[in-house]
Amino acid sequence: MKTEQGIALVDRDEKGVVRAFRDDVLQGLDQYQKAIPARWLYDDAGSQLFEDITDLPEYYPTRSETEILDARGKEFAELIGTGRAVVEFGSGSSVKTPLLLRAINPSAYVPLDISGEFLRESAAALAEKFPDVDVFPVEADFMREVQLPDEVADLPKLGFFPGSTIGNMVPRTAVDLLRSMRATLGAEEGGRPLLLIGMDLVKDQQVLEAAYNDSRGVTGEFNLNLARRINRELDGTIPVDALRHTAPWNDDFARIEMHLEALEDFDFEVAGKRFSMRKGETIHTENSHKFTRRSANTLLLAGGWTPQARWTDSGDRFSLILAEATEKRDAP
Ligand code: AVJ
Repeated sequence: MKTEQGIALVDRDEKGVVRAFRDDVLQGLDQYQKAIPARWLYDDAGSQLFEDITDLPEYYPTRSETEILDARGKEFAELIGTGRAVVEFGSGSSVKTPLLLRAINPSAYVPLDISGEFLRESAAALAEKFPDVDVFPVEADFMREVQLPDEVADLPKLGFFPGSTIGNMVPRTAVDLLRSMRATLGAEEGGRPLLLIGMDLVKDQQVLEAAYNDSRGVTGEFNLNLARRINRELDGTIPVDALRHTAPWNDDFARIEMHLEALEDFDFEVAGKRFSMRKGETIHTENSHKFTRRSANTLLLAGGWTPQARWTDSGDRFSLILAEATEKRDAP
């Protein structure tokens, strides 16, 4: 077992403010439809609230994906093989990653995450559970190409991107991410890179909306935490009590949307800039795209990955897809 110090690659200003967060928030609040990229939901508090969401009775994705990982270990082992470096995009939760590592017995595990504290905690827990696997956590924004530690340079790679996090991105951004994953996972030293990716499926609207607007209000807290984070980290004065969580299904784009809706008119400041909201106006805070078998395959192909195998849970709610980096020239 070996754990490296995380390599810090997040760009902060003199006051410790994450520059990209401030820029995204200021730009997003200036738009006609206010919108903030979903990745900023996941500070330490937000990551903890998301963990709580995964235990909710209405939130099926985590249970469905875990069921697949638990049931299909033998098939993963056959198709993926042992001795790879598993590169996880977003650091592993306590349940899913061990199921994969146990099934395929890799040489190294490289969790990438923008949230340093969560990253180090989960990396340490994994390192303890898997004494034969070298663990190299990297604190980084995986939306861009990430320089992997030298120690894994010569190992064949398996990218692991569970949770349907790809569904948080609009297709254009999802394709950019899939392409930068290819770049991160590198050329073909020791075998073409593979990607094991979770993608949630289109299903009954009531089931989807309940999963994102639970009766206990945990998802609401998760959404409102973004406003609280802006107030904490960017000198914000958003009146959080004047916002409410909504999660409508957008059928045209096959996605659940999360919004923070103003319950009254108000003005506020963020990082010295003034903004206002009208009653009923919303800040769009997250998309969660849902896929069919074909739409999932099309997205992967557009990002440079050829689907090779697909599994769903017993309730047909969620899919896990194994894809291989597409060859440069693919006839016809
Ligand atoms: C982290 C992308 C899997 O879209 O289902 C859960 C985040 N947001 N409830 C999802 C989320 C509200 C989640 N993922």
